[in-house]
Amino acid sequence: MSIIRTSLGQFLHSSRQSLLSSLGASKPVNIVIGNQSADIDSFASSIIYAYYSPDPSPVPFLSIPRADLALRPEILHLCSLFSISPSDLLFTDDPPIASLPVSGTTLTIVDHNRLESDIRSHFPDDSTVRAVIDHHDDEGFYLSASPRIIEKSGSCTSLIANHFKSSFPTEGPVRGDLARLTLAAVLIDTTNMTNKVTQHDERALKFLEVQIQKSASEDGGDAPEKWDRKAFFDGVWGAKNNVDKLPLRDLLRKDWKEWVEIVDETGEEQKVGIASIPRELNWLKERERGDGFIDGVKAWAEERELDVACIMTTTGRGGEFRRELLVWELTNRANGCISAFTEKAKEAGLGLGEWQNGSLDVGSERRAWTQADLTASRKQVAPLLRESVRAGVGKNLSQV
Ligand SMILES: [Mn+2]
Repeated sequence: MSIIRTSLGQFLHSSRQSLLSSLGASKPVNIVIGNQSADIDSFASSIIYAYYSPDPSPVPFLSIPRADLALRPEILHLCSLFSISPSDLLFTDDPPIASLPVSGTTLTIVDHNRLESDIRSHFPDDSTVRAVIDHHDDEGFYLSASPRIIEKSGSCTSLIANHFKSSFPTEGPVRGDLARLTLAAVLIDTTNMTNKVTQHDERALKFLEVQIQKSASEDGGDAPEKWDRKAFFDGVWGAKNNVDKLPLRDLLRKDWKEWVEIVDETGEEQKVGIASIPRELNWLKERERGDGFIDGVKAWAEERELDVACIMTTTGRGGEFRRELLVWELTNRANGCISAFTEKAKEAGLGLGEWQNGSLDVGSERRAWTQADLTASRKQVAPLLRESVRAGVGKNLSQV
């Protein structure tokens, strides 16, 4: 079944139908999937990779259960902009990844370069992964994948757009939509080309804006809206940060990553998780009233069975941009993590400062800080925290 490419909405509808009919016939499938944050970059990367690929093209998947789409207002915003019906998207539980045939199925991974463990347990053979395009540190897997492009860039979509330049559609409204969907990721990942911009992003931006102009002039009499990069960016940014009504548990799990660390020779494991939230600690504390904030974080940490929980906040843009950090050792066996983290943060120059006279601090178990190094995002902080979980244990043992 070849896939229809008249519009993004039609493309995704047709992709889903094609996948479901293959599953119905127990035929192997080809899918392309982004990382479990399912942010705009992963969303757009999987769709544009699928769109550009020649038939039989892979079918794009979002690496979250369908219910979690409600936590991503920015994706719903893009769906409405491009007339994509959310019912046409594919999620890890719709259809369940475990229902995909193992034999003959191929995977393309974008916006990460190591298949996530849940999916890996269904597809244990690394040769299932046939292509990789990503902008994170190279973890060294799937060396015979083709293409295998892993380079630093603000957005993974920039690498994909540049790679597939020659297969970009040359006519029809889908050309403008595809370019705008790609630019939504490029602009969000680079804060409108002011942050983390590389030459890959510059090249992609230039190429995509030309496509938007060509697409607009082709429409002739029926003049479409003029391309306004800032207005477009503001619309997506506004949707992404429209989280005021989300309950605390949803804010915590919305942009959540967790890791299991092996902390000693006996194979003992500890679990650490980091939420990234686009609101200040004070906003969270005030909104929940009383101890609601702390109780809510604790309940979430218990639900996830964490030893160490962390919240990173980001607010504002440009000169107003700020970061804060809260780390909490929830179990006795995690004692020592915060003191190890404080040292590592100092060496790494995070510039941690006491948060509001220590009003969220509890002894050596819980600390909140302002973070002066605004460039250090979760990508940089997570490795320090994970090392601290491992180092904290050693320290604890040596004190005994
Ligand atoms: Mn990305």
